[in-house]
Amino acid sequence: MTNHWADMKNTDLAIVMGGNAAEAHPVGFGWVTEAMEHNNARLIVVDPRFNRSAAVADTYAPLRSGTDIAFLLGMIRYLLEKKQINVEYVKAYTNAPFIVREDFDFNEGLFSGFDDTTNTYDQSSWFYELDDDGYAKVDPTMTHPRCVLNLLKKHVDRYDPDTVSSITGTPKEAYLDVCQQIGATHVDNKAATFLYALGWTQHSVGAQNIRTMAMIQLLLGNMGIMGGGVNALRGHSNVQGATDLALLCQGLPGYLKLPNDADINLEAYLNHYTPKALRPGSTNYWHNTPAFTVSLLKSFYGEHATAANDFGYDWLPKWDQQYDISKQIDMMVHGEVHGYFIQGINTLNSQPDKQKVSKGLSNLKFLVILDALANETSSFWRNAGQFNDVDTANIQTEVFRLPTTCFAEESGSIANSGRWLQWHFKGANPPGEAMSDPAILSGIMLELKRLYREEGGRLPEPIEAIKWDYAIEHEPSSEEIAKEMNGYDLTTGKLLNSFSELKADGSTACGIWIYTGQWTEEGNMMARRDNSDPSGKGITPNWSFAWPANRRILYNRASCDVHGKPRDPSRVLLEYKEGKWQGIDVPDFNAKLNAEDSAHPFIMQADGTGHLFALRQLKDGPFPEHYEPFESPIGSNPLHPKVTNNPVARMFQGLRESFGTSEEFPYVGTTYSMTEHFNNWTTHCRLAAITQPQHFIEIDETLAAEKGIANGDWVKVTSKRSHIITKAYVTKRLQPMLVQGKKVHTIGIPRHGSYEALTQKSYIVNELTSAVGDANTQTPEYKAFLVNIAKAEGF
Ligand SMILES: Nc1nc2c(c(=O)[nH]1)N[C@H]1C(S)=C(S)[C@@H](COP(=O)(O)OP(=O)(O)OC[C@H]3O[C@@H](n4cnc5c(=O)[nH]c(N)nc54)[C@H](O)[C@@H]3O)O[C@H]1N2
Ligand SMILES: Nc1nc2c(c(=O)[nH]1)N[C@H]1C(S)=C(S)[C@@H](COP(=O)(O)OP(=O)(O)OC[C@H]3O[C@@H](n4cnc5c(=O)[nH]c(N)nc54)[C@H](O)[C@@H]3O)O[C@H]1N2
Ligand SMILES: [Mo]
Repeated sequence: MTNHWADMKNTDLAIVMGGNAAEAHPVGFGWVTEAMEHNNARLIVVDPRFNRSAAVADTYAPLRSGTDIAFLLGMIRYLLEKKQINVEYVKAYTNAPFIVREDFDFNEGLFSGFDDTTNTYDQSSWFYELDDDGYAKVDPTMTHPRCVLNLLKKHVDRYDPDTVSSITGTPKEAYLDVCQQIGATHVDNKAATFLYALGWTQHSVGAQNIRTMAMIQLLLGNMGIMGGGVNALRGHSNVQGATDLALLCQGLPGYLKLPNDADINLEAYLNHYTPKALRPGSTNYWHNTPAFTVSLLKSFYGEHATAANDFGYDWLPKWDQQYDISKQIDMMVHGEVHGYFIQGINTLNSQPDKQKVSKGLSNLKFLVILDALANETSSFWRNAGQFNDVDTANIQTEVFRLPTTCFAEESGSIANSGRWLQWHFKGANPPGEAMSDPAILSGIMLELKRLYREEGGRLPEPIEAIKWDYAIEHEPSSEEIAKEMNGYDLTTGKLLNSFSELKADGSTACGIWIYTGQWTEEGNMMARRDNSDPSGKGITPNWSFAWPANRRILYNRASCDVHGKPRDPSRVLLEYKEGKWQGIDVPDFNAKLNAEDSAHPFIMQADGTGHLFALRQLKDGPFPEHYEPFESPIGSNPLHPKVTNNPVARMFQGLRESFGTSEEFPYVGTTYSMTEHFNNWTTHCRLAAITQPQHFIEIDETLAAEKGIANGDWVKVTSKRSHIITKAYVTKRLQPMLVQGKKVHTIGIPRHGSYEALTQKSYIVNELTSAVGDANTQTPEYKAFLVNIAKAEGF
């Protein structure tokens, strides 16, 4: 989130789109209802289903799953046409006036630079025209035909209301009503906030879904202000923390990049990833990449990291291709992986295309599972009849189950969606033989060290060089790790206060630069529990610690105009008064600068602006574009028939052949959560299992009548990959939509199917899904695929 949960009470308009906050984030959603009750705010929900968020919304608009970009690009067209943009903001704080290179182009669904032999883009033309000093050229009048604003106008021109309505299935009146309400927040004294999660991410265009919304927020001037922002509602309680700490296969902690095999030494790496300022005076905060990187290496390798050995840079793994989970499974299927560790994830249940996952796991020599529970993954080899029809005798994999503790059995911090690092304390001792994850991993690491020492072996250095100075070698404490992440001044041995103190010369160590300040010489800032809120605006500076730098609202410089005057007197975060900056939040800029010199609010961008045109930052284009889901109920793209799907989506060999067509599988399948269960974890919890014991799917009344399916009947839902048999819930909450003149039905599929738990045994819903994924994040397209449905025999 750019903002935070409590801040939502300040909004005038909340839009839940690409998520179902009332259901999946019921506690945080309380801040939305707070805004509705006390701030006269309205709530809009745009979703294929009339879900629990829609049930309390002022406005609900249905849309076909996988078509949000058409909806939102159409909205941009509307905002530009109706002059509902915040012109001053757009001119000063976005790259709308920047001039794009002459060789940039968009044609028939493809951006310039596409190579159809590799299905990748050469992104060089997706950039600004530069002047002789290497700075971007800008046209403050925004009349240049190649300035971003005019290119954007041209790009969205195709998305007129009729086209949008016929792609999305949203009735035109409902669509225009949503545009009108959102457009009304373009003035300085109105704020809109977007809340989203998987309804946007789990698509082959996931990152671009979110980008389109972010562009709208920039055009409206809704970024950097109270009650505004781009707000990702995170999944597992600490998934924000997992992302911060480099959950993805190409990251290092603090959103640094993991080197690839072309970054041959530290200098090459730093040259590659340290951007040069693209406008005079812009902060370009990533210019600190060398200090962040060297401090990270010092944290990893301690005294073994020296200037002479590039601070141990060579010991970092270098990637040659993307090793996301779907890729790992694919490699297992092809016999390219022998041993595999699964920690805290129920892979067989939650990853796409269960049949393929099962095949992959069966090909391993050994599988180590670190989990608090025995689940479908740890017994993937067991024949469970129709639910897991495998031939155990032919599975060679040796499985080691290592029982772990869970969060309540250890102390530590959890980063919430609003970037607050909140410390919690151990509540109980672990049962039986359970050990904490760090203890298990330390044990394995120490054993590897011993084996290298005693027996030798290939490439011992990365293991030998690891700094390991915990009080109890085989059980590092959360407190020690938290301080290590915060970072030390190695010349004094003191904890650092701020990442501005980090150095590139090896004199500081820091495990994740964005967390610096979480545990200083003053103590554990994450454990602070003073909830006083002097301004009444939800800024509680002494409650926990918000990264970065205890800042509560990112890009807060944009809450003021260029001259440092708050754009909305009722939402003052900061202001430039009497020759200095003052206010209630930690400035997201160098507060020693005066108003005009600091007017580059988007400090992580090399030009200091919010990007309507994304330079070379996303794999699938500098502007978003509507592409159909890979399994599409209309089978082609009405905008450009030659390019139906995202041309650079995550693809695997043989995957294209595994897509179903709308002739065979006419209905859109989409999977989602319910409040009563948390993924498949709580299906092991007796009370949760009692609350929601039986898996089911949702089907609209028209389709149910056509198929002769009554409420409570058993049905078989089939995709090109496999099938599930479950109960039907016939509901008014789903309605057919009119898409390109064709009636499209959606089958709603809760994701909580388990057969190794306390609920009624049911199929795993990922029998149905496909591993095709987003071009940037590789997230699978769980929200839009094709299925068929028929009445079935029960069990
Ligand atoms: N009680 C409970 N809470 C949870 C979870 C849980 O299982 N149970 N899971 C947690 C996890 S790990 C996560 S990641 C989050 C997920 O949080 P959410 O993303 O809010 O949850 P979902 O139910 O997966 O999907 C949300 C909505 O997206 C809609 N949708 C589907 N396709 C589209 C589309 O193309 N466009 C739009 N606009 N909407 C679409 C679905 O109909 C659904 O209403 O929740 C977390 N919270
Ligand atoms: N079809 C479909 N598939 C989906 C989704 C969807 O919407 N539709 N959503 C996707 C999303 S967003 C997510 S997050 C995934 C979730 O997928 P999973 O992460 O596989 O789901 P969970 O059921 O939350 O499983 C978490 C596991 O961690 C274990 N665990 C709990 N605490 C600890 C601990 O401290 N240490 C260790 N080692 N283990 C622990 C639990 O016992 C449990 O087995 O599913 C994804 N799959
Ligand atoms: Mo998630």
